[in-house]
Amino acid sequence: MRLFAALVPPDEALDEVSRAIAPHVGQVPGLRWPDRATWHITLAFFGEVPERALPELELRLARAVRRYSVLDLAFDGFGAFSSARRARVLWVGVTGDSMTRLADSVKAGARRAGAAHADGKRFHPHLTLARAKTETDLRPLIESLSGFSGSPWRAEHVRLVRSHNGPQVRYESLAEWALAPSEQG
Ligand code: 2AM
Repeated sequence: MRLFAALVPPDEALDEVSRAIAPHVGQVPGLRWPDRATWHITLAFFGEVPERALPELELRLARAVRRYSVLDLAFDGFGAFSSARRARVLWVGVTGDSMTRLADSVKAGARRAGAAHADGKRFHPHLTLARAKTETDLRPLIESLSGFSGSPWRAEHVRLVRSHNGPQVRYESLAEWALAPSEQG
């Protein structure tokens, strides 16, 4: 089964992103915009994981997540992979508390459970909003989205998600763990 760990932002934060992109959805040829219900911030991608590894994976992830506090985050700025000029993915960036240590711990836990996936890519927190099958010049779109800066929100949970590939990708939430309460309250 294809699995990943994700943060799922609150509706109000997603509403702001939704409003910002609304005038542009469907306006760029070749750019496909997944349904908002599928939006998430990937913390760690595990790839194909054997079903028998799932109990151990859940145990390790639960242990990793509870060692970290809730994260104060905000959406900030739009960008593209691999670049605005040659884009395959349009995303909105995430700023605030660093997610890297949590992501590293989650990946380390997964490795111990036999669910490793080494992609060698630097962790770049983002929420994917649209994808193109071929490299597309998104500079005009990103330019017209500039100046966006979302309200702060708090990530309180980490979710383990199964991705069902098909004509339409479907995500199934398998488990969810709470981050520790904030030290500041
Ligand atoms: P993306 O949002 O940048 O496309 C489910 O497929 C999630 O896992 C997506 O959010 C996707 O990131 C991420 N993902 C898919 N394949 C990946 C890979 N090979 N390496 C890292 N992340 C991946």
